[in-house]
Amino acid sequence: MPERTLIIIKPDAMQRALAGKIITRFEEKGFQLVAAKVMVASSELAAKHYAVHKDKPFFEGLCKNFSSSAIMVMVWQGNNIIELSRKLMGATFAQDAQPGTIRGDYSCTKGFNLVHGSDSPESAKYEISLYFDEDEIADYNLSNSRWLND
Ligand code: IDP
Ligand code: MG
Repeated sequence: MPERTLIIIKPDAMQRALAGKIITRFEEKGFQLVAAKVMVASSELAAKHYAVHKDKPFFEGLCKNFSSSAIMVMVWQGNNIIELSRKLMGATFAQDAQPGTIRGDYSCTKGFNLVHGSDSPESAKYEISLYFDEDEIADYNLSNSRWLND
């Protein structure tokens, strides 16, 4: 089975109407979207999502921003997607991210960096389970698609 990761279009990107551009980056790379929903995260969910940062000074502000308005939560799949999607997103502080990356092209701030992506197979598994049941993930196989063979 191809590798899966959790990608979130964060509140700043949703408010700036950048969802389409961000999704396009993942599609153009060759990854497949297998689950998606728009929601507002509760502060409890934000705290679970960012639990690894619970002792950091920015934790409270991070959870507050994350749960402040709509996000788009997605599962994407593809070869080596966890590492490659982190490269597509760029450095954590958008002001340091290289041009050509999502953060580098669309943000000049530190923490308002538009997207979240899981950073390891373990965090991908945990994060996907926070938002989706297994039966909400559409595990389609492109080689079976009729439009390819019509
Ligand atoms: P990542 O999103 O690139 O994986 P993490 O280190 O996991 O980066 O941090 C989670 C999120 O917390 C970042 O995306 C960013 O929004 C925010 N953040 C990280 N470090 C800082 C900081 O020093 N100040 C403010 N916000 C931060
Ligand atoms: Mg992280």
